[in-house]
Amino acid sequence: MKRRIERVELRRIGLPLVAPFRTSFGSQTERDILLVRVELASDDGDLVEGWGECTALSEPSYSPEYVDGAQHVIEHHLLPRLFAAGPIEAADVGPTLSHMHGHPMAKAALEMAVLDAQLRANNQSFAEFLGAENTRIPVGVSVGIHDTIDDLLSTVQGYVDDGYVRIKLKIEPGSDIEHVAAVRDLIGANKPLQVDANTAYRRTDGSHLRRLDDYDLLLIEQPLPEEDIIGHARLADEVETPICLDESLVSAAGTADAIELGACEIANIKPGRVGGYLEAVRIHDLCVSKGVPVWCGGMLETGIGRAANAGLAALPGFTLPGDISASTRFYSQDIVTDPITIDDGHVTVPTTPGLGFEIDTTFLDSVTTGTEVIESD
Ligand code: OSB
Ligand code: MG
Repeated sequence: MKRRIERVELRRIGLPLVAPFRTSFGSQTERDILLVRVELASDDGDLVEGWGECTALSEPSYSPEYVDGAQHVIEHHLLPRLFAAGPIEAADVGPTLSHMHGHPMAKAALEMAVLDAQLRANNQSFAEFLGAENTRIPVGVSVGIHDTIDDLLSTVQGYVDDGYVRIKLKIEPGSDIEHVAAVRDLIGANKPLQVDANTAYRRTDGSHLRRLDDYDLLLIEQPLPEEDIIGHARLADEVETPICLDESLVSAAGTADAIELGACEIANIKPGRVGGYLEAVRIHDLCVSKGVPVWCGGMLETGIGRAANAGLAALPGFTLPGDISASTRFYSQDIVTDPITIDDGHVTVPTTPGLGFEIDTTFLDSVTTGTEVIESD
């Protein structure tokens, strides 16, 4: 059954990180997050609520989107079109907004809220909706760049003790080979290890990056700028370690091209980056058909996005551990009553109706920095 969007709440929250998180594009100490709460009404007047989380960061440092811009485009360009569309379901959100170029994270947050509401109304879990049968999924952790190798090793040891089944190290020129060598030495030959450069290298760095082949890495994530598909294809020929794309993949069509060109040996799927969970599923299906392994990336999500990512990663093509760490890896307290925890390196796939979380309204209110309400007329 399709439902009208009656009312939308755009809520901004501020959450401090338990420790600074440094990548090649900058250091973060807190998250300023946009949440979307929708109220959908059926023809008989029944109301159901749903929540979405926008993955845009405060600045356009990872992708062109940023949280103030996402809120602006939602209010002024996306919501008016969704209100005008009348009764819809999650699958209608993308097509309704397709004339608006870009802004995948803003679009994804809206689709996500509608999907959560629709699943709650249908008393269905996200994994059930997807037909995903895995009930527990192995997960890894993303480790920021550290100034000293000693500090890095003590952080990594903590995560190994927490049980994460694979470690991902953020790297950049000057903090790469030695850091990887020291961590490989610490964790031993059998623990899965991978690196993420967030576009910090150039085409001419092939012989340098080839040195990473000595450390038996699962993959090198996004070494080159996002537009440089041919550069990644050449690097894939030069380096033995598989090349994985993150920032470069913004749609199923673009992913198909990158695979065909030999630039994408493994895919990091982030629902926000590709415009929503439904496009994420299409990319998963494409990669399965092409024999390309996929894994679920993260954007320092709260319990809302973390629960949904765990549902997505229960699909069978997600054969590599995702960046779906416990909520406590980033936040001392989460805005949901049932935050993601890890048990023996695994996360339990949520089975409750909706995307799989309940909001802790008291805590949510205490970290809310602003609320904007938009009603359909
Ligand atoms: O490149 O995967 C990335 C966080 C913010 C922006 C980009 C990235 C990341 C991470 C953290 O690596 C993943 C997580 O949420 O655990
Ligand atoms: Mg990445």
